[in-house]
Amino acid sequence: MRIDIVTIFPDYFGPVGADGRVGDAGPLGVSLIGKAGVRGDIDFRVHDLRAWATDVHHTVDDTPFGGGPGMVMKPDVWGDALDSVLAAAQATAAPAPAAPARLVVPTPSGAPFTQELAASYAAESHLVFACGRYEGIDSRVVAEARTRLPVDEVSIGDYVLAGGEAAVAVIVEAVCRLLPGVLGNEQSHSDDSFGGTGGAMSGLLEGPVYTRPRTWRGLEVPDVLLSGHHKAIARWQRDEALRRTAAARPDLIRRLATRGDGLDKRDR
Ligand code: 6GU
Repeated sequence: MRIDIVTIFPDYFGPVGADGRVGDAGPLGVSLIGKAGVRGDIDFRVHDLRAWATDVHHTVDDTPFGGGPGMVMKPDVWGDALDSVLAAAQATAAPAPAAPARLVVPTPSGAPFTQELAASYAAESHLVFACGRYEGIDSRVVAEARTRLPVDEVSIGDYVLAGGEAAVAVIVEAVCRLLPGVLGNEQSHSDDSFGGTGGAMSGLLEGPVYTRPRTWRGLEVPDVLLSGHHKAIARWQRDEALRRTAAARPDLIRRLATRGDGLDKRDR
């Protein structure tokens, strides 16, 4: 998979070489994602938006039409940056026909980024992230991009970040751990909170987990987990997941209740 990130803060993602490749530090260089990069499963490229600015001050923003606070990122700079990044990826992929890229624009005004969307991104061969700052990117950039490639405007939650960079780090981590071989233990996905797709935990938050020692500061590991009774353990884990989900996310329980296969008799 190829992942291009365009930002005015390339350093946010770690040390970036002249070719846009990231070094072995920062959110793309460490842990599972870093190893996937080293193995070549993911080809990360980070680009400084200011490289496409055309004036001596490398201006990327301007005052908003209609007035209001803050600054808006310029469409001409973004248009040239995206053209160039998309063309470079096509050239790298030759002679094989490069699969079309999917453009992801993180914004608090976007649709919610979900585990389902993460899974669909994990099936793509090329993602391009456009990090906005200030009051956002001139709306014509997304409108024009939509005429050429699939574009998603996504939000990672109901709060406002100063820019898209932290959201990209979040999205890339959620996507990369789903790539074959990145997590190692494929079973881990179906037991994740939200349950991946299908499986006993589908749509639920993950329940509590325990390891040795059996007694710690007077607290015991629940007996059922030591029973060796696999059906009883699975039932207990589902009950705990239901309890935790009902407490923290009643909206998820309502969604399961209206889904044909969501809740069974023993869940009530
Ligand atoms: Cl994706 N971007 C920004 N700037 N703020 C956010 C967000 C994204 N998601 C929630 N808040």
